[in-house]
Amino acid sequence: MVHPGRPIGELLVKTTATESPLEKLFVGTEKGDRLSASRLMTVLENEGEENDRALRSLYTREGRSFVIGVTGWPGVGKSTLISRIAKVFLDQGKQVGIIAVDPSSPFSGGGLLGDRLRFRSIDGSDRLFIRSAASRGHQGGLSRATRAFVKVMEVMGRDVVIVETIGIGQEQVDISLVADTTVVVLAPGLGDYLQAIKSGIIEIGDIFVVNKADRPDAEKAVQDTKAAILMREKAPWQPPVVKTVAADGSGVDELIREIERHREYTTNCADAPATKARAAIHEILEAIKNGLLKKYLEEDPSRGAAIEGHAQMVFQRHTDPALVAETIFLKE
Ligand SMILES: Nc1nc2c(ncn2[C@@H]2O[C@H](COP(=O)(O)OP(=O)(O)OP(=O)(O)O)[C@@H](O)[C@H]2O)c(=O)[nH]1
Ligand SMILES: [Mg+2]
Repeated sequence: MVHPGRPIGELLVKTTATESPLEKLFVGTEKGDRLSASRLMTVLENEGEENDRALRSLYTREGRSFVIGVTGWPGVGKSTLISRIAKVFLDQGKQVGIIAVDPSSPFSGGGLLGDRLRFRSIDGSDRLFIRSAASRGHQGGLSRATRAFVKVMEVMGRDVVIVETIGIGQEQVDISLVADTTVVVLAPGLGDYLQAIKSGIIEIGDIFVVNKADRPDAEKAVQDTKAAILMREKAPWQPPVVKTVAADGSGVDELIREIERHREYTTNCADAPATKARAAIHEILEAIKNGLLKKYLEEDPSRGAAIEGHAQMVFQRHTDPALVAETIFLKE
C-alpha cells in the first residue's frame, strides 16, 4: 500500500511551473522514486540553507510507516536479523525501507550488499530500499539525519521502516524516540548483564531478542534478560524475550508475532499519543539546543577558540567537559 505524501501547508510549497530543484526531489520522492529519495537524503545529511529548507518542507508532508528500531551491541546479529524481518514483510507484499545508522555496519559495506541482491532476486521488484546514515560529526547530525531519513521513507510510501543502531556510546540515536517498536538484540556469552542495565539498553526495549540461540548459554541469557527486565519500572506493556537464530531464521516467526502484538498494543493504547508527543517535545528541545549553540558561537567568534583551547586539557585528562563548560559560562 502506498501513501503518496502531500504537502499540508500549501503556502510552504511551490507547485507551479517554476518548481525548484528541491521541490522536484520531493515530487519524485512522493511518487516513490528511489533516486529522488536518495538525493533528498543527501541534502538532508549535509548542513546548509538547502538542508534547512528541505527539513522544513519534509515535516509538512504526509506519509506514515510502521517504524521498527533494532538496537544492540556490535556483532550480536542485528543486520542478519533485519534481513530476516524485512523478508517477512516483503513476502507480505509490503514496501520496506532499511536505515543503518552506523558507518561501520555491514549495511554500508559488505554484508547486506549480498542480501540486497538476494532480496531483489526473490522479490523481482524494487520494494526494498536500503540507506545508511553516516555520521558527519556535526551537531545533532546523526540523530537528526536518521529522523529525517525515516520521514523521507514515510513520504516515499514505505509500509515498514527498519532502523539499525548500535546501542552504545554517546553518539547513539535515541532509537526509542524514532521507532514505534524498539527491538533490543542481545547474544549469549556477553557476560555482564548488569552492564546492559547500566547502559540503559534494557530501559528502551519493547521486545528483547536473544539471538545466536544456537550457542551454549542461550537459556541463561534469556533468564538474565528476564531478570534485568524485572528491574525496570512497572509498566502496562511487559516486554517479551524471544530466542532467535538469525543465521537460519529460527524464532523469526515468533519475533514477527511479538512485533505485531506490540504494534496492536500501541495502536489501541491510550498512552500512544503521549509517546508521540514526547518524541516531538524531544525534537523541539533539540532544535532549541542547536539554535542556542549556533547563536552562542556566532555572537562572539572568540568563544569557538576558547573551546578549542580547552580541548587539549580535556584530551590530556586534566579536566572534564562539564567543568570546562561551567568555567566558560562563569567567566562571561
Ligand atoms: N552462530 C550464529 N551466528 C550468527 C547469528 N546471527 C548472526 N550471526 C553471525 O554474527 C556475525 C555478526 O552478524 P551481524 O548481523 O553483522 O551483526 P550486527 O549486530 O549487525 O553487527 P554490527 O552492525 O557490526 O554491530 C556474522 O558473522 C553473522 O553471520 C546466529 O543466530 N547464530
Ligand atoms: Mg549490522
